Amino acid sequence: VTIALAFDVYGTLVDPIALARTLDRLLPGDGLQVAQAWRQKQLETTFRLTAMEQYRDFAWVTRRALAYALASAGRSLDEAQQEALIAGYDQLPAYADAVPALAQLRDAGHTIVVLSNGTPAMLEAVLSNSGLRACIQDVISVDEVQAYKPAPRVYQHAARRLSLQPAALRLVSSNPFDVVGAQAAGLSAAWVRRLPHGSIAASAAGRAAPLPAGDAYDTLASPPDVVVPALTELAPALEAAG
Ligand code: 2OP
Repeated sequence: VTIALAFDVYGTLVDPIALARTLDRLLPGDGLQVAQAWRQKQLETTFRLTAMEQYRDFAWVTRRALAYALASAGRSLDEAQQEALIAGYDQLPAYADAVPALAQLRDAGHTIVVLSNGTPAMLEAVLSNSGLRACIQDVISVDEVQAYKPAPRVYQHAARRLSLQPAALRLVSSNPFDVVGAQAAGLSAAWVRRLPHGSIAASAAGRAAPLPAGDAYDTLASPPDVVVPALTELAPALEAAG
């Protein structure tokens, strides 16, 4: 069966923790820790802004979160270095499975869009630079509703934009909060069980891969009907789910 798939971007298609490599050159030994704290604070900020019913775009959030991550690690970088790291967001690499999986799903006739917290400019840049853009029919940014995931209006907006009933759109994300949020808003979902800050990020920072934290999904809701260890498993899993 052919269905519409809305892919999350950061953490699902491209790896924000890849910036640990750049950070480690600037802050030897602290790169991975700062990259993880940056990402964590970035997400926390999106949740808090939306709870506060305020909106600042993802470029703003990303910049502020980096400043916080540096301060909390007791490190500092000058403005040019911070701007270079922010610019690195446009050059984040695709996970190894992303391009082959999207090409495979596109060839199988699925409608492929992205639904992301990123601004339209950030998304166009990172998707083009990572080679993913050609597989994607539409780029949907939360900027269009000025609220972040997991606000239900974000997910409902994506379905409306595609003229679909919410259940006919399946969000694909590695972020459990995103999967839970999409399902709470009435969408279908698939969870890509990437190891948090997995081997790519760890080797980028020149360290041994951390042990998997286990199979923990989330405790707010049950996992969706489709759970895959890699994006390349998605096409057969969707076929099996019917
Ligand atoms: C995204 O929306 C959640 O950051 C993730 O792309």
